[in-house]
Amino acid sequence: MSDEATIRAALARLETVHDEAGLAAWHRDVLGRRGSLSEALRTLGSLPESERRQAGQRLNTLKAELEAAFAARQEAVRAELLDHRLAGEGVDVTLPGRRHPLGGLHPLTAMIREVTDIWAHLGFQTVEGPEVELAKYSFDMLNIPKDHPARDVWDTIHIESDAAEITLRPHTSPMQVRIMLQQQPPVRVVVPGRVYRYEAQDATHEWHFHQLEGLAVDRHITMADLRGTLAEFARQIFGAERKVRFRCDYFPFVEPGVDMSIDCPFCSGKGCRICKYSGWIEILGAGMVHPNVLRWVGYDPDVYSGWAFGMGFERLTMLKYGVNDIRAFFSNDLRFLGQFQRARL
Ligand code: 2NM
Repeated sequence: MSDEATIRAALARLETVHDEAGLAAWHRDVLGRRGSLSEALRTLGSLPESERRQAGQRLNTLKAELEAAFAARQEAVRAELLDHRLAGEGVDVTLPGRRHPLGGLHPLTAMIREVTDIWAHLGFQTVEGPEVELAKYSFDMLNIPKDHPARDVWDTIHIESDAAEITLRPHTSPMQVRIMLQQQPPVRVVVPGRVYRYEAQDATHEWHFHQLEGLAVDRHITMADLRGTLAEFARQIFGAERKVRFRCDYFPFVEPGVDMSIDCPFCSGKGCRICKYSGWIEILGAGMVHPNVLRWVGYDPDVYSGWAFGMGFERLTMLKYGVNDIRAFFSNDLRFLGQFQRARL
């Protein structure tokens, strides 16, 4: 076979190559150390002097042609392979993206933020305190004497009682005592946080839950401040159309004590199952801080007066969103948690 014919055959064969292995085989057979081109070059020596030079030049030209053809084919094959792979992967860019499960705030956390934000705008600083508390701050300084039923083991979870009486706090008021011990009036604080009670659990009771307590102490603070501020808070959280009602109640750390109800947001006060056909729903307890409490933190009750309130976040959140079982908040059930707005991370 003439060199021409060999080369043309090689070029034709190159066009049938469609993968890397084929490219490598072709390169070995044609341009390799034992390939047909090397073979042809080796025969140069046997040619007569007169032809050798011309034959050599021709072979070199052919070599350059073959190498160019190989490089072009290699590129084409790789492009073909890439096209093929992309087609095989079947990426459909018009499909909707896959949804990643997004975390969100727990409904109680969202409610705590919403409520403390309202209080911030009313001039109240938010502070948090320890969940493991001395009975001195949880009870004694709050005018709850040793024989008061709230100190009974049935209500309070005790940690230790040898040297000092230590409990899981049953309310957040001990932090308010700590604040008053630390600073002079004026005081405007709210304390949100988890509290603990030794209690049988049902749809409306948990052994741990969340409270918000608030405290304002200053000269000339009266029951009118309590009433006006709490009514404003109720309207901000439940809507401007809500009515509020105050009635007498008893808490050892206040005198007088009251509780506040709103007209039932579910039936607008007409009476329904949720408000037990009373038209009212109680949302918090409050009162004028007992003179003993003021005196024991070093405030002169003849100069200063104050009002305080306490409420449960679970109850508030249940009312606001129509949740009927307090245990749902602590069930870790995404079907429940996923129903609340996910914003405000
Ligand atoms: C309530 C009801 C009424 C209250 C009182 C105080 C303090 F520290 F100032 F004495 N903190 N919280 C209070 C008053 C709490 O919860 C139903």
